Amino acid sequence: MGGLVILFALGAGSCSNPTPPQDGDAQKAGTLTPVPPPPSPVPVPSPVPPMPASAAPVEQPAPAAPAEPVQAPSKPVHDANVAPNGSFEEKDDNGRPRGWAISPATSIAKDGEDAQHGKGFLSLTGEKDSWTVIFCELAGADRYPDTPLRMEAWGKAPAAESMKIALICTEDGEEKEVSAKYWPVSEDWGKIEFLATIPEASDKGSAKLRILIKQGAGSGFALDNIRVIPDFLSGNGSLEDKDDTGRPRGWVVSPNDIIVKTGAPAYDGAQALALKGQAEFNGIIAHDILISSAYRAKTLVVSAWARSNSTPGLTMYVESGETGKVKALSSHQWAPSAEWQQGVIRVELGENIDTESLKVRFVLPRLADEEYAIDMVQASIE
Ligand SMILES: [Ca+2]
Ligand SMILES: [Ca+2]
Repeated sequence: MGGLVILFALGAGSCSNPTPPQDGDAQKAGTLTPVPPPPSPVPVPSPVPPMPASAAPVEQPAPAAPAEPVQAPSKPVHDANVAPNGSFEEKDDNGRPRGWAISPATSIAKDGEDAQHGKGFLSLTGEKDSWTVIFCELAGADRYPDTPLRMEAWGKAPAAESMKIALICTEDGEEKEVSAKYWPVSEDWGKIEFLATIPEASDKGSAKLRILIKQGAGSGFALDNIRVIPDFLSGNGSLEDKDDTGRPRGWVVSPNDIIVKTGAPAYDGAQALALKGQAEFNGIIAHDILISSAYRAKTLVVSAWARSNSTPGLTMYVESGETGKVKALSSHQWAPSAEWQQGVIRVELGENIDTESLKVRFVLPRLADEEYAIDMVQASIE
């Protein structure tokens, strides 16, 4: 990663189909600056280039098992997402999503039953052959200057011609597209994800997420569950990415047979890690926290959602140290519950901390036949 990639590969001036911005009601949304005119010469590849395998959705989500919305949590939920209101659950009095600006000439439908995540989503209809521009400011993204941000979004658009999601930053007052991805347009919810790093030369606080959609004939399009999160867990914090044997990539899970392959509902996305206790061994689930020494003297926050119906319950640790000399910096133990509950650990990273050896580790107590699930593990900086 690294270098500033500015490729608004603007087809050398093929300004064919600009939709001029119209002043008016679209600027009601939030406190964002006005929507810029749709970038006129955005190329519409034909056909839309396929996503590389590495960025393709791991598995089509089963329509019957959407992320199960959790009952209202009794305490504030920690979320590393720096995209505000990324699940579109909060709307203003006019039914517009808080924190998002949407170009004029776009009508917004009410929430429906088929959100990808939670209850709300953004359902839009634009005019045929026009571009719709949607963006939000990523105010918290400056905390991660040297860390890739994982941009994730779910969308469906049976009639759109092209959809694109981009990280935009301003440098010396000029907006630049840092990184972008075209969307495989589909009738069902599909996920797009890619990594992007904010260039060092960017103006502070200028990062934005922008989505461009070219309308075709017919119905509109929908967006939900948009997340921009630091990639401290190599992208698999939600445990969506599994190998052929059902083991989550990037995670240590030991012993092997504590993994249960069930269709249990996930907390986030389409997959969770379902586990079963064993009478002989504690179960260990661990992942390195991939942060640099630049984060010394900051507060690291690690959170996870889990269901743990046993006593003693599942415990999460943040640890540092080489193998054999590991030291637990802090921990959280889940109380018995059949519902998803979030555990949060905050660790002050001292000036001398060995950031290379930081880990998050879960320990299943030695109990036969008890079942557990873990999902949406996140690491962020406060
Ligand atoms: Ca939602
Ligand atoms: Ca998941």
